[in-house]
Order: sequence, then C-alpha cells, then structure tokens
Amino acid sequence: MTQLTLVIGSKNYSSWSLRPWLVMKELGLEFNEILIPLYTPESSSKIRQYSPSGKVPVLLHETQTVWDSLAICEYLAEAFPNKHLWPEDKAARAFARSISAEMHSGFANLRENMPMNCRAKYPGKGLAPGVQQDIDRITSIWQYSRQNFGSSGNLLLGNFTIADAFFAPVVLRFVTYDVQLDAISQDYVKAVLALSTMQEWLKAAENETN
Ligand SMILES: N[C@@H](CCC(=O)N[C@@H](CS)C(=O)NCC(=O)O)C(=O)O
Repeated sequence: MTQLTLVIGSKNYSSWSLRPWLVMKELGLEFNEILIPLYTPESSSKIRQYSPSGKVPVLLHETQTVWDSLAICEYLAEAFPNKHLWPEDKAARAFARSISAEMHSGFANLRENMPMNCRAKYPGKGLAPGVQQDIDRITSIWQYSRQNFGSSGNLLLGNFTIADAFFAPVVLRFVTYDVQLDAISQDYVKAVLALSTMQEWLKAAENETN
C-alpha cells in the first residue's frame, strides 16, 4: 500500500486519535504521523489544513482524505481484509460492530466527566450523575464479550479487533480515575495495557509538554 499519513491530536488527550493509531500499529503498518498539539491557539487552524470536519483524526492516503475514527477504521478494514480487523464469524462481527458503534455514539456522561488524560491520576473524581450508569454498561459489554466471543485470546473478541481500539481510550480513563471494576473487566484492562502499542502511546503521551 502506498504512503499513509495519520493526522492526530496530542496523545495525552486525544481519545479519538488513539483508535485508528492503535489499529494501524497493530496492523504493523509504516505510516507518517502528523501530531497537532490540542488546546493551543493554533490547534484549530492547523487541524483545518487537513480535516474537512475541523477534527482529528484524519487519514490521508493517495488522493483520499478519510476523517472520523470510525470511517478511518472501516477504511483500514477494507484495505486489509486478510488482517481481520473485524471478526471473521458473522455473529461475532455483528456484535463487534454493534459495541463499537455504541461506543462511538454514546456514553456522553463518561466522556464529559472523565476526559482522557493519560498522564493524570484522579482517583474517585468524575463520578457525576449518569457516569456510573455508563461505566456499568461498558463493563457489562466487556463481560458479555469476554464470556461469549473472547475464547481465542484475552481481548474482547479474542484477538485484537477494531472493537478493542474503540474501547482503548475507556481503559485509559478507568486507570486515570481509578474506576472500581469486576474481575473480568480488570483482566481486560490489564490485557489492553499489556499491548506494546498501548505502551508506546503512553510513553509518548508522558513526554508531551502541553
Ligand atoms: N467523531 C469524531 C470526533 C473527533 C474529535 O472530537 N476530535 C477532537 C480531538 S480528540 C478534536 O479534533 N478537537 C479539536 C477541536 O474541536 O477543535 C471521530 O470519531 O473522529
């Protein structure tokens, strides 16, 4: 495949950027990374140089511009069909797409009150009304995934899929806010954190200055 460029925001804060970045790293792809620091006076104009929506992440490939984390991951799944970024089994694939879409469009209380901040530790903070409900729904998704679809590995659908990329920012939020979890969810958090790609992201976030 010809040269790919992924435009992302600060690794410490950009939960949406983490998703396609993780997928591309797990695919073992070589790609250019353009990182635009978020929350600076120039962030918005810099992002608009690449992104029609004014948001990151954005994937640039040949003459194609693809924006929005879900569209980018779908583009990658189509470009690399042999990598099975969605599960091969039809029922598992439908389930993986459903939970990824639910993550993509929902959980507003969690997003608002527990923003991603990889470097920070805020134990017990952020439990505003509605947040525990979001946490409970997420952990019930994780439990169901692990118990019904996860036997081939230690991730949601067993091996790494786009669904894990979609929940990876939540894993980091749960660590930052020290969210209390059941045993299955704790194991899932450990499995995601054990990915060398996640460690690479966290190390880079640690070294950012904004
Ligand atoms: N639904 C979009 C959301 C992207 C998004 O909100 N990105 C944030 C950074 S994490 C952004 O670009 N913020 C910059 C701004 O709003 O000026 C996606 O999935 O990619």
